[in-house]
Amino acid sequence: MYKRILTIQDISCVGQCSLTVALPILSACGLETVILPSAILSTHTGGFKGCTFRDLTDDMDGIAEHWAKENISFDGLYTGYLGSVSQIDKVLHIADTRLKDGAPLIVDPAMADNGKLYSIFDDEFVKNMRRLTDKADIILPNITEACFLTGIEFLENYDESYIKKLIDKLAVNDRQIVILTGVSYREGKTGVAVYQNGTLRYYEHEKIAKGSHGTGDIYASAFTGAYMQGHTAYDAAVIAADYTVRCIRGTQGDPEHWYGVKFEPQLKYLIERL
Ligand code: PXL
Repeated sequence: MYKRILTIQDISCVGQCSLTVALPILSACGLETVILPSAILSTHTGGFKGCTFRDLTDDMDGIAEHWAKENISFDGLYTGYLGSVSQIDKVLHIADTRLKDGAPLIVDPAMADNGKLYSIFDDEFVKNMRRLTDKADIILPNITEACFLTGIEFLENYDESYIKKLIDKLAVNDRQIVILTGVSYREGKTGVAVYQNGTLRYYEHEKIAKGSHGTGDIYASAFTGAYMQGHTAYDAAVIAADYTVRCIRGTQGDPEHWYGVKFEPQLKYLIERL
């Protein structure tokens, strides 16, 4: 079936993250991809200096109202980086009004990494992101985001009981699927913990030393594409992990490409895995 998905996040013109990653990946996965840009930045905020920023919050209601008039609705909604509490409120309204019956809301609460909240966010934003994750059918936090969303202390070293505790506090009910990324139990390896129908499964893969910008967006986009094409959450999580690892590996050793990862040459691999 030909499905139409909406994705809401910013456009960072340069930097291979958010919409410049989500649109091509979702399209490559065979989905009609509708975008709602929440802001336009000249680059992402992870290393370039002095980027421009235009907030598009005030355009979001008008766009959604026009879609309502045209009876445009969606088979799924995937949200990434959002810039303010007001944008979260608008996303919640769009999810309530423009999703078809049973269509999933997939939320990547992109707001933190390596134990730290990104500098533009505060406790108020975290509290409101929790409102959004509570409404979602599927959430894809990394461990840092899971800690902020639950109030559980961030640990560098942990065992499975810590991961279970995070997931217990994150999942609002048995229907919600939690994809917890960056779960590492041993040196050189990382992986993803997938909670669905009360069952926790773990997929371990290679850890490539350097943390790379935009990989969370690449992962969430590939997961969403595979899931919307009918793969189970676990299988979609595995496909997205294998794809993301290939993208990072294909970027390693190129110091000029510090700002993102080369996800485009691996799209053929992703399509083949679908
Ligand atoms: O990849 C997440 C992201 C998206 N958009 C903007 C960002 C970041 C991460 O820092 O700065 C503008």
